[in-house]
Amino acid sequence: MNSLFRLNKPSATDLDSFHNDGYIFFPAVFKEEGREKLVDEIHNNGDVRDYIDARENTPDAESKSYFVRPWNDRGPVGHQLIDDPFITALLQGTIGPDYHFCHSALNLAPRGIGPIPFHQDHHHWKHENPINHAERDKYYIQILYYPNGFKRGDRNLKVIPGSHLVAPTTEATPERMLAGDYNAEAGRKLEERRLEVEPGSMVYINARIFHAVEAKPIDSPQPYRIFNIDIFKEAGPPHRYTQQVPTKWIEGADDYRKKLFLRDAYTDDCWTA
Ligand SMILES: O=C(O)CCC(=O)C(=O)O
Ligand SMILES: [Fe+2]
Repeated sequence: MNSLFRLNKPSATDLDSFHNDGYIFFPAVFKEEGREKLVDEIHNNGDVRDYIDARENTPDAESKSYFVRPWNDRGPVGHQLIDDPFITALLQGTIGPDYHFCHSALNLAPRGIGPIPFHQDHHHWKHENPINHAERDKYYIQILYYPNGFKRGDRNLKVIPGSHLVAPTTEATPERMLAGDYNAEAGRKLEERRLEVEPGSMVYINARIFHAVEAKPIDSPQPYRIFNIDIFKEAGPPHRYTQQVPTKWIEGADDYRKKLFLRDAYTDDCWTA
């Protein structure tokens, strides 16, 4: 398989970032051809076209994102993201050989959309949803793709590097972390880092890290910021949102993809049944 990416494996520095900071930033990691094809696939998706057309026909409409989870309507590039050799090497280098594909999402953020406050997405860590404590120490990886990038102050992602090292108590809020109350526990100064990423960048995160997104100004030069995400979890029971995999994907799958896909999907009673 010809990789979509300019790299074939993470470096020792990347692996250090993953463990020490809780994320790895890969600037402009897509080869330009793959990035352009991915953008085209997303723009050619019928629902995305309808969303963009509807907004262009009603310019005064309230700012609403396009959001779909799971993102099943993928083209060939979207599919290759799941098992591209670079992604496989990254997952194996960071969390070892036993993991599943969990789920995916696609998001377009228009001008005027508001911020997302600091949060963690590891659903067994500290969360308003049901929690499965037995799974708490297992990895949950979010691969964030930014095919058209973002600037600081324009729907930028921000992270608190090292916040994944703080135990998940009720008191350990992002506000208190930023006030310095958990520096000793994390073994470093916890502070906010606002990222700026070129088109075709990727941010690979341990979902225990606190992260947030800033608003998109009404006069942003970029009409829509595209964000797609694939999530992988260590082998074990489903996470919240672990998606049903379309039968067609499994029928056409090689052994590696079968291993990613043949696991249970989330149901409301999946941790008790
Ligand atoms: O839009 C982004 O850059 C990230 C959004 C996010 O935090 C999430 O989907 O959990
Ligand atoms: Fe998130």
